[in-house]
Amino acid sequence: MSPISNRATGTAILSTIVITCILGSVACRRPSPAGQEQPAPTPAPASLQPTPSPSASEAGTLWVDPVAGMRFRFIPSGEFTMGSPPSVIGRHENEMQRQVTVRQAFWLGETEVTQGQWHTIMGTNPSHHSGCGEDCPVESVSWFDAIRFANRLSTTSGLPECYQVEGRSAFFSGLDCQGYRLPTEAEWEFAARAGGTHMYSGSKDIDEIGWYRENSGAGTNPVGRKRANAWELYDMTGNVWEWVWDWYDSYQPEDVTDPMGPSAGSRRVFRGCGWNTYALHCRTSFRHSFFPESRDPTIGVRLARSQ
Ligand SMILES: [Ca+2]
Repeated sequence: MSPISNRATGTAILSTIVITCILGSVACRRPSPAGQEQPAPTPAPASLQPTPSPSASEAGTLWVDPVAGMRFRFIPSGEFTMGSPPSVIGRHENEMQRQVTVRQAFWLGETEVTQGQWHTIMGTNPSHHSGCGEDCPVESVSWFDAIRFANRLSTTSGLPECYQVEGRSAFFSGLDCQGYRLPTEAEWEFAARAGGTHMYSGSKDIDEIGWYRENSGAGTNPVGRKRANAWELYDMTGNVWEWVWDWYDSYQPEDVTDPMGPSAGSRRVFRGCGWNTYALHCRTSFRHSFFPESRDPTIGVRLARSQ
């Protein structure tokens, strides 16, 4: 199948969902009941209390943000092969392999941002599957919603905002930013692979590590219930897709260091597959994209922070 037809198929699935969402707009954009406070996130055990300036050297080390209780895992610097070889069944041409160097270690959310964490920071819960509960991933958030969430958590934490938003334009201050941000597409795949070569993030058996079309029950599930990958990251495969920073385009064939995607485009990349995705599209190297203003009940977010 050509990448165009695959993308068309994926877009068609998303379009169906979006249309459904639009028709049922009340459910899609259901606000939190007025005056109803959701419980604060469960505090981390005393031994896991956060430090003001996280530092670590071992992959998978835990750090907990003190504002939303979001758990982060340390992702070391390193090199990896991004993409997949032509021999992989269902592989798309846009997964062309290249060597990528990730020079700067970073922290990545142990799970997708939950509905409870989103409510703590933004005061709303936009999720279509709000009935799933506060431990379920927030979804129906646009790429712009996601970077505004990152900025809000940064300012609430006394950290610099990593994004400047002007109308429909967004500017990223770069990987040296000390605030919260989206991972780049390369950082996301590097962390999903966690030094391994499995088809999915942490296993060749998708049922061990992810919620997808065949086991999700047609909706999101609480985060962290499947097995983590080798760097203690949950649900990198499945549950909800995750926005990353990059504009979508074909990869450049050259080996690259700290790639951040094209400088412009029309669609932003999201990764990792969602609760209604076929296993073939849940492979760690699979890429998808959508308009940055668009929202979908299958797309959420996972935050990163530079070391
Ligand atoms: Ca996910």
